[in-house]
Amino acid sequence: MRVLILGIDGYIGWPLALHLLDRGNEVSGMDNFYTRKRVKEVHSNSAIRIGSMKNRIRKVKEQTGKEISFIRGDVSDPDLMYAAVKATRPECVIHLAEQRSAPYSMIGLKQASETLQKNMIGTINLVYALKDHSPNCHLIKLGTMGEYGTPNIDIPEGFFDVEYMGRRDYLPFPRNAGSWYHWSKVHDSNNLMFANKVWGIPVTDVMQGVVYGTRTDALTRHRSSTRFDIDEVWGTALNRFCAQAVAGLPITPYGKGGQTRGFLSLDDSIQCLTIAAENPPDAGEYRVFNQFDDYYSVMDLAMEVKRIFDQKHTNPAVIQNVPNPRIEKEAHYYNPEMKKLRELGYRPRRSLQDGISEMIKDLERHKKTILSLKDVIMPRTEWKESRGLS
Ligand code: USQ
Repeated sequence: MRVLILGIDGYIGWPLALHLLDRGNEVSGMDNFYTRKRVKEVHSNSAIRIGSMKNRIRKVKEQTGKEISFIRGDVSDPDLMYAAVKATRPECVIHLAEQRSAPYSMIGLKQASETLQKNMIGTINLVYALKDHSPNCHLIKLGTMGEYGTPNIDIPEGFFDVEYMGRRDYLPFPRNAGSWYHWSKVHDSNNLMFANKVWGIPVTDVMQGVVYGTRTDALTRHRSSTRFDIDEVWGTALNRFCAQAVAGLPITPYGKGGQTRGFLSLDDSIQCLTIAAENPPDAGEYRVFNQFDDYYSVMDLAMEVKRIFDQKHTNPAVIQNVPNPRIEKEAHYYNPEMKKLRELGYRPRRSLQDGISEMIKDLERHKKTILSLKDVIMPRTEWKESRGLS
């Protein structure tokens, strides 16, 4: 299959490219190195060093003889998006090229506006380019479980049966996001549903949970690494907790720590995206997959990291419930459905415990870098204090 990965330089994009290449696909990628640049803007860096795209691709060529074709560019540039689709003629596009940080989108108006614009415009550019040049191409779009928020009822996969005033319908489940970033994904989902309705573009809209981990089978095979962010803006909960334990810094569940989210390992994320690519929707279908392995509260995860860390270290990890910088429920009902990927064969490959042990082990080698980032680890991006015209 000819696959185009938008956001190939990212945490998920790079190991996904290696995995799809190893499965015999023709892989192209596009990236504007946005994450590398924006992470530096908050005085941070990937805790695990990664090579330049040029070197990454050269190494793959040396190892396998196979070429990943790469286009440097921004998906929010319509001419470039059209050129990329025309040049690569994809049968499947996996769109990961969005601003992915909730805290970044809450820093202030500039970041909020950039997140909303770039994410929505990139997706609409892609949809038009596909309609005009590759209308049967399967679009896999990375959305987020955070689109649903934390309702006090079960969360279905995208749609649900509803009865109101004596009439019934099958409708999109209400979205109720918790940051400008998460809302940008909701807007994308709405736009994709509409594009599918009018032009029949086959879409898999993936509602993915929080991804964790340092390893995937493909990264190991290729002796390669992917980025790993741990700062308060770009790092995500479990990855941060492992890095904090390794560096002897407090593990930071926010507020009461009862916030519950779906989580999955990086390896499982790649397995799920591959399953989606290899099992496309019917012609003209828009489908939604909820994508996670299991759900946990952040407090439970903090305790699990401490338990596993303490087994092998004499200096015990410390958990510190810090004031919550976000506006979110800290204790709530959470019961999302996750059936469709399992029906297509998804079986989690890494347990949470193995994932945590591996991360701790891998991050020990990067302790110096983690410590050099210690000033950007404690939360300071406050939802309430988001800056306006300053
Ligand atoms: N949290 C802590 N302590 C920390 C960091 C986070 O308690 O040190 C809490 C947050 O308050 C939140 C939860 O952990 O309740 C998840 O936060 P996160 O930063 O791990 O993840 P989030 O901001 O939701 O976003 C991440 C990715 C995003 C993806 C999303 C999936 O950055 O791209 O879409 O996870 S989901 O969370 O299911 O929406």
